Amino acid sequence: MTSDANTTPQIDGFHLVIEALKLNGIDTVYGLPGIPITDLSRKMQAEGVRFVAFRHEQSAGNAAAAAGFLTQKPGICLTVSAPGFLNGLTALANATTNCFPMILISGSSEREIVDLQQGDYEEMDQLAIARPLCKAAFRVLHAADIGVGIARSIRSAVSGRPGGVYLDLPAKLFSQSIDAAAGQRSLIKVVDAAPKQLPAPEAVQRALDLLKGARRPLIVLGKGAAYAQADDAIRTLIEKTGIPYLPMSMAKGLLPDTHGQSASATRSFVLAEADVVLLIGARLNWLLSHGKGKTWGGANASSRQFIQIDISPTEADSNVPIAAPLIGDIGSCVSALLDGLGEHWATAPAEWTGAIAERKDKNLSKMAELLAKNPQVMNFHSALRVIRDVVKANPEAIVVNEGANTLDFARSIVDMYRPRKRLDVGTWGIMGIGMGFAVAAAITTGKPVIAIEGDSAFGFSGMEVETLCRYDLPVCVVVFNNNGVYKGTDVNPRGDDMAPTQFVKSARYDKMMEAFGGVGFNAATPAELDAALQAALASGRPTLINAVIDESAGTESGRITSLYPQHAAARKH
Ligand code: ADP
Ligand code: TZD
Repeated sequence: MTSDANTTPQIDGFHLVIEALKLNGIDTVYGLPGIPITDLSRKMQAEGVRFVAFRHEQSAGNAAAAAGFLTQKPGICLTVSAPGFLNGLTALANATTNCFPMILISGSSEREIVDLQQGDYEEMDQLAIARPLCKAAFRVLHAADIGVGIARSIRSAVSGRPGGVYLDLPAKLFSQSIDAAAGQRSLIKVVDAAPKQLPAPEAVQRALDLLKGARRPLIVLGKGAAYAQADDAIRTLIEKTGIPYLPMSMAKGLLPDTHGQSASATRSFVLAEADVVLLIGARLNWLLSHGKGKTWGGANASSRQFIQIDISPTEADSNVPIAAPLIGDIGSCVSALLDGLGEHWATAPAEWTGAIAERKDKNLSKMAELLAKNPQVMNFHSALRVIRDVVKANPEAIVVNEGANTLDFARSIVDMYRPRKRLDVGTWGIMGIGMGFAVAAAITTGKPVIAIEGDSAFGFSGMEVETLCRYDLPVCVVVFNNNGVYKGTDVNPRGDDMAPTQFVKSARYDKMMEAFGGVGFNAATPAELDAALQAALASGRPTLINAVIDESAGTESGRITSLYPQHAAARKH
């Protein structure tokens, strides 16, 4: 705010943006400075908003997305124009795909020059490019509209199905000044940004009727259920009905993975056999084989009935018919179901739960045998056994996970015990979220983070180890180093270049962390990995463990090899 003897107090665009964010409880911004937002980032710091600066905008955007998922407040990513904006855009699109609330705010060039394509510095029509990739996109041209622009962005990000919002702030806006009192009045504190949405009573009754008649009921928990923070109600529903449940990867820990009713260890059996499936915040997309086909029992599939709890009314029937859509927020819908269960609800038939328990025991003991092996060179199982035990002893730790084999094996081996403790590649199976998610997890929760990273996956955001060191975050990165994408044994049939999936052999990723003052370990055995993890958790220092994994251990694309076009699927590995 500025004033002198001759003028009334003024407030400029910079400060209106900052005040509007603060008024709405936003105290942290993830970004990367440059024209025209360097001063905005400085002034944010000066006004007490934490500015977490990254080495690449994609990581800043991923951090904002993870912060949104963990806190239900939109995570904010701030970038420069054209290239910075585009670097952040992947994260914005990914957040939207995953239903995470975030706002990408980018500075932009002069409208007059951009629209006539006269060649401004970093010229680009950012609003038009962002619009199809996010939930909503806005531009503010007048300082007096900053309050409205930010209020609309917040509401769009968190209400209904959460998602990404783009907010375009042209450079000229920041230096516009308006009367300070009018400026303050123009700011909006958003009331009830994500209003509850109560399900209709008849929709609740329809769902209860269907559930009551089920002989082999199943509940599927998706990341929407984790996001909703209705943990107690969900747990009560599962325990009161006795219905077995399957958590999708980011819903792991909503109930402890060791819970008696978890059917994770016998996933294919329950998906194929269940007659009524209650989906809670999970879409029937590719991750659930679109609700049909072999995974869902082939011929059986057509007789199965679905109840779907979702906040988006258009989600139902997107792949298969939904017999009982229950539209509303998960907290309200689950509470309504609980109210409707009454005193004498019969729990899931023992024949069904018994069959599940039997298969589960068998599969768990097979897995235990596999995990107990100590091969000469560490493989995914022997390394993940160590991480599984460390997470069990430190259930407050947040696990970030990306890669192919590293992802698939970690998801099934590392049990989670508390809600919203697992962040991963999500709906797209995207690589590159690792360090951004890890930074946001550490900053928003103050808890230790263990990032379980394939060596390829880590490379997408690896430079952010400097960010981890700069902010001295309690993040332990474990790089599963098998010398390549999926594995390190591919060969080039011709010529001297390495195969496209190969990396430099025996690389020492731990040295990257040491370069910036963090702690590095090289771990070639489970005992070394355990010691390094214990040290990392005890110190709370940024740490990178280079876990040496058998380079022949992985399979191509982990568990989704079947998605390859025919030629590749037929290849021998
Ligand atoms: P997963 O990948 O874990 O199966 P998805 O991302 O496919 O989960 O599904 C999440 C679903 O949750 C989305 O359809 C989204 O609309 C829904 N959702 C998100 N938040 C809420 C909420 N608070 N209440 C109801 N539904 C929600
Ligand atoms: N680029 C992006 C942005 N996302 C992707 N998912 C891919 C490329 C393709 N891809 C995967 O789906 S997994 C993966 C890539 C490149 C890396 C697998 O290798 P890794 O893990 O070293 O990270 P494993 O454990 O060795 O399989």
